[in-house]
Amino acid sequence: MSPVSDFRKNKLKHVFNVFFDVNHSGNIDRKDFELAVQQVCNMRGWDENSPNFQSTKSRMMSVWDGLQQSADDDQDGQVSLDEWCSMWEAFARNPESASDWQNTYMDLMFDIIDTSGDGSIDQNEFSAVCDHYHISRQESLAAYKKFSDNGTINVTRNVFHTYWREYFSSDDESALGNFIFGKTSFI
Ligand SMILES: [Ca+2]
Ligand SMILES: [Ca+2]
Repeated sequence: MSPVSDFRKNKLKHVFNVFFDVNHSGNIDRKDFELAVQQVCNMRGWDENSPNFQSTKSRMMSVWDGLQQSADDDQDGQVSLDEWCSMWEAFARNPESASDWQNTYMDLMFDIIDTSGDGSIDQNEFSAVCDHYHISRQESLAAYKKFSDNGTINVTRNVFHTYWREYFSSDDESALGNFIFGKTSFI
């Protein structure tokens, strides 16, 4: 099996650093997910008693449980960047069969971005979430322009699923899915 390309490795690092290692400790663990629940719910204005808070929390924590089970090879309670890359390398061999936690994460991410709940991700929704992850508006708007093909593609949940799989598996530098985490260059 060929090793993961630098291009794909840079994509994996971006998601690891920006979206998963929320407290910038250098590893992903349960604390990152607890923080992510707080941050996402603050962003959406959901307090701890709201049903949305509870469902976000239970979905986030099930993503962590699934991620830990599939990636934490040395079972130290943390997913290192190497463990993260190996896990996605296994995924890339068969990207059509995402596991339960990966599907949960895909859907959760879509629901977080689709603030209006109309079943499609627009430019402002996308860059608002990227802002929150400290990605510049210029970069996120450029990324949106790419994956929506200048706004001509309606980014529905199904389209998002296809892009998501591409992001984690494709070595094609022109694949539209490369841009759904708000970054336009992986060199
Ligand atoms: Ca961390
Ligand atoms: Ca580990």
